[in-house]
Amino acid sequence: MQEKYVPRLIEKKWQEIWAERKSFAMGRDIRKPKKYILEMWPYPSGHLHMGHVRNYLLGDVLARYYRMRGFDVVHPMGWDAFGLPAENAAIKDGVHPAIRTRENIASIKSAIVSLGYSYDWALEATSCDPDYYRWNQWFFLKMREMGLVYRRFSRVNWCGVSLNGSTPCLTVIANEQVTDGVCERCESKVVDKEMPEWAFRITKYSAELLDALDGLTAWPDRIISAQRMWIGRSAGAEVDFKVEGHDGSIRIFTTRLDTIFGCTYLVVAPDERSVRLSTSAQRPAVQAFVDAMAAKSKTERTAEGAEKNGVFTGGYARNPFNGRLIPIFVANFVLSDYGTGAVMGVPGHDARDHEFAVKFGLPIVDVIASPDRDADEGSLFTGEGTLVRSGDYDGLTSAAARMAMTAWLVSEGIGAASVTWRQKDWGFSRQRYWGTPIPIIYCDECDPEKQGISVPFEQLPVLLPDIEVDKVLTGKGEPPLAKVPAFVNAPCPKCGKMGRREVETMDTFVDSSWYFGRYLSPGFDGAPFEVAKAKRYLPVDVYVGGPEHAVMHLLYFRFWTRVMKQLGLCEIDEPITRLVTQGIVNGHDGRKMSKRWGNVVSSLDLVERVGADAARMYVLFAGPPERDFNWSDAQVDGASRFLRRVWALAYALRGAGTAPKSAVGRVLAMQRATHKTIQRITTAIERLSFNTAISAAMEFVNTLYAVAEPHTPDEVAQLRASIRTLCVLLTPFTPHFANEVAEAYGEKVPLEEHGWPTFDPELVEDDVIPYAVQVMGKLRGEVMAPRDATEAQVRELVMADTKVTAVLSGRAIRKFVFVPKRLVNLVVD
Ligand code: ANZ
Ligand code: ZN
Repeated sequence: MQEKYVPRLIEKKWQEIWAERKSFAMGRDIRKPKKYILEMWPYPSGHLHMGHVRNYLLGDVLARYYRMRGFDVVHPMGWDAFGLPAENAAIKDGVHPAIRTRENIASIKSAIVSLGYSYDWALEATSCDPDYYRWNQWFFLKMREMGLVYRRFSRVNWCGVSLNGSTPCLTVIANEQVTDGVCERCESKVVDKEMPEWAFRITKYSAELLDALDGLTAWPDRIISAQRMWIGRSAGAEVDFKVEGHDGSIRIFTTRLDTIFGCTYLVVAPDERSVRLSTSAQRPAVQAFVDAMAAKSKTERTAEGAEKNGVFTGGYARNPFNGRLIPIFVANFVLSDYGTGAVMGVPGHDARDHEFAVKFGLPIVDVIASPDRDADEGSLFTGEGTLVRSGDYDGLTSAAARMAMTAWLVSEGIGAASVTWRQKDWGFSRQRYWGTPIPIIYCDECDPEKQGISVPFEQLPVLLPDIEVDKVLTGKGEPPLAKVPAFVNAPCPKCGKMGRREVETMDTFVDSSWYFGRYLSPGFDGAPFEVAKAKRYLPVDVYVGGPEHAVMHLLYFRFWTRVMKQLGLCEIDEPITRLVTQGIVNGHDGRKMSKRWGNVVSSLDLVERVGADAARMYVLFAGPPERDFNWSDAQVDGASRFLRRVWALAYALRGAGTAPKSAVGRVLAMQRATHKTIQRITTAIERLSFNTAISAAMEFVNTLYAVAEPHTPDEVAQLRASIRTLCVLLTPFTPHFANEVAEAYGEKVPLEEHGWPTFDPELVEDDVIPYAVQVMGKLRGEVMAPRDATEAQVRELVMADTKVTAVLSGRAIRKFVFVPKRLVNLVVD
């Protein structure tokens, strides 16, 4: 080792040694138990963001730790390489998305390598490779056979209207990507658009996905509750309200059937039906309202705080329970694709209904009494209670009333108990270029209904065609692939006549739904992955990523795993055992790191300045994984200083050394500190408390410095042994540093191949132990005694304790009961 710690000189060296020795390879020893440590794969945007650095570090510490604990660890990395940013950039500057993506992957990869992550690069997978996306197409075809893929017309969020000069994505986007009617990504206006799309029938699994949440005991609570909300099971009832002067009726869905005597109007969603229901006098107003609503996105229209708005249709319906005739409205807050698309208005007991009734001067009737409600007539009470003004049902509790009322509905044949789910099927077709082509051909002859004919399996992959960027990626008009005749024109798989290929591509969430399987055998060409590998390595033991993926990705992941099981690819239902969601790395100013704020810290600059190990140490030390933290250059320097301090000590004492001959005095104290540190760091890592693991290491170094000038050969020997152990313990955190120092202390192989140290339980016990002091069986005080103190020594300490002597007040001791390491009891006259 050099006298001076120069990270640049050692980091490359160890990275090369690891690569050479394949230190991180999956299956180095398959007799060992497995651990699969996974971090969410990145979209290769070109540079490694600090959020990524932290994300991968959290996984890396575990991967390195478990390897040293004797596990066969899988720790892969790959690229979520399809997607909009590369395509949008191409529209701007004409660089082909494939070229840009390759460049970005190369630069992000070198940044990753420079930080010393322990990835098995032989497992690398890239979603824009035909070798990868052909399996998306394979899944599509299999799932179509299973009835899990279908084509539907639906109202979608269309990012398509420029706002303040924005460039719209011109594609369908998910609800979650819309904030206040604006696209999260490009800040363009999002509108509702009716169009055909491909969808996965994920709702077939809603109940299963919900029930299985109970088994995910190592997932963060907030992710579980976000998924529960998202799936949104609502148990209630459906009720038919006969429309006056029509044969038909309107079926509503309610979770509060007990409030039906308080229903004073009906509301339907703004769509075709509402126009049909309207009287000729009201029709123009209703039509105008429906049109106005169509120009807004669903999220904007139904946002919690949005003003309730509506129009009277002119029609009336009859409440089947009390025969009351009530007006029918159309309103913005009713969704056409939830429940039955119609709601009974109960303004006494529902906040939205209340607001609406006040606005339109509709009657408000209270039908639920409760000791804790405000008795004002016309007030709002949303809780449960006892029924009043509800005919035969008066006096029943809300719950009992719902049962009795549902039974009556069934007996009359005008309703039933019903469960509604918030979760929708997953619409996955996108009108963009840079994605997986959907393997479908349309043929006028064989497929006049335009259902789409599946491309036969043996014709996969349907390759994404190369394009002339400036002609195809214009950001205008039809989907890009429609402008590539060589792609579009393809023979019909059934009749051989010229047909047309599907020009939409798949949502990139398809790519990320099964990549954890592909990593296990990325070159395999017989199936998405080798079944035997999946059997050995799945499920993923620990998955680390951002909490922003709480619902979509993590739900699709779980859905896809169930499908893979049905296809015989794996034997698990749930892909992830333990989920870790990490906090955000903010800039030094507390704002999210962003070019806009000029507070971005570049990982390349950082490694250049302080080295990978100090960078790793700082990021891990800055706070518990799930917590946000603000960047601090001063603390980066602190980490760097710590490493230099350890280096200096290690350099001064360097040498292989032998074991100390006897362990007494300072040697014993050092041994104790060493074993205590092993214990503390081990338990901290198991609890993912990496910051406390690092502080344990720091305290340990202080202890060693306290004896830095050793006197006896045994002390020197012990110091060397302690430093060597410290290196082993630091390997998951500062691997290059630890290896370089350990080498100078006689380690022959990289520490990655070293076992994790164990501690001697005897040595981690505290040096002083509290003894409870009782007098006549009553607790009177406590004394601290050395661990190995004799009865006589403890007695001496007790007799010197003023609290105890005060209680004794001179009385003679008849008996001294001594329970080693626990308590003493004094029996007095
Ligand atoms: C009457 C009522 C009275 C309601 C009351 C609630 C409280 P969750 O729990 O989210 O499932 N609803 C039903 N279909 C709707 C739609 N398509 N668009 C908007 N709102 C709809 O909510 C179920 C409740 O949401 C239903 O119960 C209905 O209002 C409303 F004191 O019926 B309720
Ligand atoms: Zn045909």
